[in-house]
Amino acid sequence: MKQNIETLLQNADIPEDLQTIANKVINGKRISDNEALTLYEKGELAFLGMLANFIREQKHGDKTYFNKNFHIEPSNICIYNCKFCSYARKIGEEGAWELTEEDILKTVESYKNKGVTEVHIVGGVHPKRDLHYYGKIMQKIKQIIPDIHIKAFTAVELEYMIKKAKLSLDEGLKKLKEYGLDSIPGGGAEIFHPDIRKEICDEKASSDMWLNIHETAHKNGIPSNATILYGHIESYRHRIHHMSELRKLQDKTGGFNTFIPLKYRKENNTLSHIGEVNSIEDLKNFAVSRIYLDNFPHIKAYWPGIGKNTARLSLSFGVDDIDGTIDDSTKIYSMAGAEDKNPKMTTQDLVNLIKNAGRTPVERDTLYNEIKIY
Ligand code: V47
Ligand code: SF4
Repeated sequence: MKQNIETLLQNADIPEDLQTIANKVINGKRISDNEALTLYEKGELAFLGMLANFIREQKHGDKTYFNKNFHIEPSNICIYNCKFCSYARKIGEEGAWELTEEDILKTVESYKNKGVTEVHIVGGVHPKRDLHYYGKIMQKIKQIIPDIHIKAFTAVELEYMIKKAKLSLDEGLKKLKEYGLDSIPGGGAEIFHPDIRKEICDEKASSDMWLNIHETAHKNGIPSNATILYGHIESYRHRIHHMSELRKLQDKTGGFNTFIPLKYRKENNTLSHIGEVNSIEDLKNFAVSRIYLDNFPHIKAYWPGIGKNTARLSLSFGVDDIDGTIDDSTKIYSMAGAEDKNPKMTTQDLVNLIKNAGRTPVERDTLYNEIKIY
């Protein structure tokens, strides 16, 4: 594979700076922030895809992961007002929902003996719900399905509920682990650069807080994911700064499983006027992420956010995971204008999508233990 790509590079008319970066990549060397910028600014899609795919195949061959999961969104009531968010409502506002504990547990009951391995719980930052409220719900979820993996609460939700319980981050995360929290999803990261964070979500947990929560979680044996929200007012430099913070933290802790680039979707939010980036930009961004984040085991294309077609194409641009069956249990993206209004895929749909891209479908659990190869 290395020889093939070297021959291709020699024969193609590729500028010297890109050749240098390609040589680094194929020899397993880390690229710098400036080199990432060169890739974003000068790298053609086919070139970026070739390098990202080289890394993806070195790490995972043709394997493409998915899982059987469902989401619970306890409430979309949120004290914050992020400009890109189409989902949050205030108490009493039209479109606001609050599930009761009974509603939540009834949903969990309905997944008993269905083969799901993960429940992903996230929502707005509700002013009245605290760590112990959610902790007790997690305990009850595990009484219903004891071996389910609970991936729950963005760092933004965690900051609020831990502060409300008057605990330190360390104490709060330890307590949540005792209650049944197994891992933390990647949301709330958005863009770490202060110039952009100030513009799009200045009220909620700061970038340092986000990083601190994930670091503290990793130290307590709670793995996590990381996201970036791209395609709005940020520049390539901001994306690289974001990934650089994540790469540094991953060097320190090794606690991240997967990086999930989330494309900004424009319907029903305050940033709508700026529009959306196109699929070429999506694929480019997946590829540069795969090349830059050499210490992240996985890159995920979250299909309800990006659509099934781009998710399939992304499998040739560094992505090795497309998340799960979902079962129409999340509203974040349908409310923001994503392609699938009722996101739901059967195992067979996921297997077909992956096979149509010429890859090998592998059902995984949240921590990437393989459950079944199709
Ligand atoms: O932090 C909100 C994003 C995130 C919009 O860890 C939007 O496996 C685009 O983090 N356009 C929450 N994005 C979702 C999330 C996630 C999703 C899937 C898997 C995992 C994982 C994590 O959704 C928020 C924000 O970045 N978001 N509004 C929007 N209009
Ligand atoms: Fe609240 Fe999250 Fe929406 Fe921000 S993105 S307003 S924190 S629900």
